[in-house]
Amino acid sequence: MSHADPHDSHGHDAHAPAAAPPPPPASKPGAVVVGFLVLLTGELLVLWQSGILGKIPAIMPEGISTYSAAVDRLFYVILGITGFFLLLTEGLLVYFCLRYRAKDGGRAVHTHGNHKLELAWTFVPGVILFGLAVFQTGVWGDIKFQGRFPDDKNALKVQVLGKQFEWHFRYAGEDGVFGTADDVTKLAELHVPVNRNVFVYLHTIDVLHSFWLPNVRLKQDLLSGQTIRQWFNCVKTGKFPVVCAELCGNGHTTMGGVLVVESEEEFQAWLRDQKKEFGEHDPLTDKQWKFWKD
Ligand SMILES: [Cu+2]
Repeated sequence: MSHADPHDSHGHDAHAPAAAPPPPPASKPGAVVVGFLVLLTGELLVLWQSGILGKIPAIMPEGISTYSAAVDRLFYVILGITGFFLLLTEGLLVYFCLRYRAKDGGRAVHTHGNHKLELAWTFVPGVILFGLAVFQTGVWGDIKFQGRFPDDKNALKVQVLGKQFEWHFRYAGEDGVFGTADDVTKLAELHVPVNRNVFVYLHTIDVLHSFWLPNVRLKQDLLSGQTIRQWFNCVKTGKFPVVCAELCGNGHTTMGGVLVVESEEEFQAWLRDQKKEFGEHDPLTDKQWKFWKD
């Protein structure tokens, strides 16, 4: 581009020698770094205020099942990888915003992009995601693959029925058979013995629900027309939340309950007490439970 180009003179007399555009101001990497550090410090302050930084191992609620630690390890590995790239890309975004901000005398440049760069930022995340997919299969399979469930004749079986907006639980009673007179049903209270495998059979009689035991690290959708078996084993006694994690209607947020993990003796005593009161707790009719009779 020559100084004599009349289009460059922006209304000045085209015949007068045009002044050379002022050189772009030298970038100030120091100011950019300081700006980025200020932003980073602000974000860290927000994180610290929210209490997250002080107790990073406690981002997740207390884990109480045999597989909760394995789930948490996966969570932190994935959080670490995605967190690193979040900071990297957001940092670059802030840096480029400052580095290439509008300046006097600056000129736009047209670019068709950079194929090598685009291939790199497609291929590298693809490889990382594929690696994560393979890496997590073991933990996922231990929890979710029916063929890898514990082969345990002594496991406790509980039928879980989701309906707007309640969780109902049914125990087979002494005869071990569901759909008989000694069944025990309970609204919003799931009692299980500690250190014992539990099979839950999930069924919905209306819309989609999601059976979530946050402390167990178990979450499973309930699909209309299906009964889905899941398993868990609690290693710690106490009371923990039961949650519906699927937006299932206006009363969704009230669809909860309590998971009571207790000793085998306490559990058996509770079950005996419930039997005495059978029929008073569960408004569901026999018809609604009928689909489970086998
Ligand atoms: Cu629900």
